[in-house]
Amino acid sequence: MAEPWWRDAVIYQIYIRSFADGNGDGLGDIAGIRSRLRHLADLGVDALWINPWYPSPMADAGYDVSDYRAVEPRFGTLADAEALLREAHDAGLRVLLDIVPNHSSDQHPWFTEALAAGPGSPARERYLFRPGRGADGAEPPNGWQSVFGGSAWQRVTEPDGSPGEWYLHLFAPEQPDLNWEHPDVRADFEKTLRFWFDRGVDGFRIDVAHSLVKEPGLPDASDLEWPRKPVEVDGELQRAPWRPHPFWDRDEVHEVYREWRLLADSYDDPKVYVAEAWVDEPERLARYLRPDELHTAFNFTYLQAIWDAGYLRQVIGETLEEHRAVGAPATWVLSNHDVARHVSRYAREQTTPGSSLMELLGRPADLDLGRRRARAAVLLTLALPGSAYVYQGEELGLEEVEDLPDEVLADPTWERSGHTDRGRDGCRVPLPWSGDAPPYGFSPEGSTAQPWLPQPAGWGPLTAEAQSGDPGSMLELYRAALHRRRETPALGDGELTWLDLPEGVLGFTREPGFGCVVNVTAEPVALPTGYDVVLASGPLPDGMLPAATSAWLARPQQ
Ligand code: TEU
Repeated sequence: MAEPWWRDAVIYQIYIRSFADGNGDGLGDIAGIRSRLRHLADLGVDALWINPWYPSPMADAGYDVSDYRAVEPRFGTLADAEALLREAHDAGLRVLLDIVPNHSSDQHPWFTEALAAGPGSPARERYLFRPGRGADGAEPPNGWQSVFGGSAWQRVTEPDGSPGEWYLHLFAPEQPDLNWEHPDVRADFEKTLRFWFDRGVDGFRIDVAHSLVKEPGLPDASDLEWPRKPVEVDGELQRAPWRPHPFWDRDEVHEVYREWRLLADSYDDPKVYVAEAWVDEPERLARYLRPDELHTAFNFTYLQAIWDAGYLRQVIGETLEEHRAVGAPATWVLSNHDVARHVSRYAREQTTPGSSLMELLGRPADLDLGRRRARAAVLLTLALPGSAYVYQGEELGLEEVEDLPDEVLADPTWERSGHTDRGRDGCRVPLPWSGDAPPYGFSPEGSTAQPWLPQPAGWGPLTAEAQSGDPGSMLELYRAALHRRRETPALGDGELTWLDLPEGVLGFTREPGFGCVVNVTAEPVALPTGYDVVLASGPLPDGMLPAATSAWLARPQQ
């Protein structure tokens, strides 16, 4: 029997607001995606993951959903969505949507109903309402903090005008957490999954998959840190030992995914899931991937890894070992819509793992070095066993836009942090498709609307049009690598064998006859002998592998 498609798929992430604008309002939409399907098919990816396209007040860019079974009018209609699904499938592309089960929008009818129905009502049971502490209940029920800054609790005004209960929101106040102990919540999400599966959607990315279930009684905890900081053991930094947390990665969440898996498997062409679970410990992450749970999970340890051969090898090795234990394929991901673009991360000397813009700002950046490392990194990523993700724009070598004016910042993090954390907008700037000046073909010719975030003046050479056909461009490197990956039986799912190479050089072979070598040092090194180079991330003068360069190798047939 053929391997299931998802075990080695390369999945392209479409951040819909910023991919392509089909109707000329400056915001990306479904018509824009349809107009660019050729780009995606030519690139050589197998599937698309589209960020939330449901009706939303956009307090958190669509991760605040007010109706899970419809399409946001600014993105199009349900008919547009169905047309896209058909066209993508005709082009050989699978489509994953993004489901947001931890919280709804505060404009969701359930939440409006809960506010109106008042304390003690059945409608409030679907969320996590609690009385406050202290005199008059003026203090939040516990000390939990929101991911976006500040308390994770918001007080409501009761229908009679009095100051009332508080509700939990692990993210923005406009994103009240749902109560996953409630049967209505479980039933409604199954209905949503079925709704989209029945329309041909091939699977879902599950937003904050590790959060749904909270510790009964919502206890205050002294240790809410997440991810937990490494601890020093005998002078070396080690991962902190696992301890239960009141809301992240609780064991009870797995029951939900066992139900979801049964639903996915009930289709003739079974549907698939990918978990967004920021769970640091490989063994804990692997629990989501047991055979009766989710198919795959993003590998954020790899995404956050520093440019260091020893560290990369350790992360890759641990990942493969833990995934092997549960029979799931690993995934490899360098960037997404929540982290600083990897070109800009690699442009800095990084000593501790991490991925946020705030960690980078102020450190000297060498973007040419960042791009060279990014080129080397994608050949590594696509050669590793399992499936891989490409975040829109990385195939163009886009950098993080670090100097967006304060007044355009739209990520709730900016406001919630009291203007100390600039948030995630810098990786969400609309894509440059063609031309020399903004909007670089993002909106249709003749439209006067500005893209929802301003694009840098210097992106002319980075447009898809400018890079197409230029053999030295990032785009052509992605195309070449993705097409060769498809034709190379050794790539995709499977195993690797590490090569014994000098310190700072990472290399492995995969059978039959494939090798990958990455020079993570600052000096050129000799290429391993006995192989032909089939693809390299940069020029290889005198048979050497320069610094920040990688190569794909083939053992000549005997
Ligand atoms: O993100 C979950 C999450 O916890 C992080 O990605 C977090 O947003 C990041 O570390 C910045 O602090 C998911 C979505 O990917 C993200 O875009 C949403 O904002 C979030 O859930 C809430 O739905």
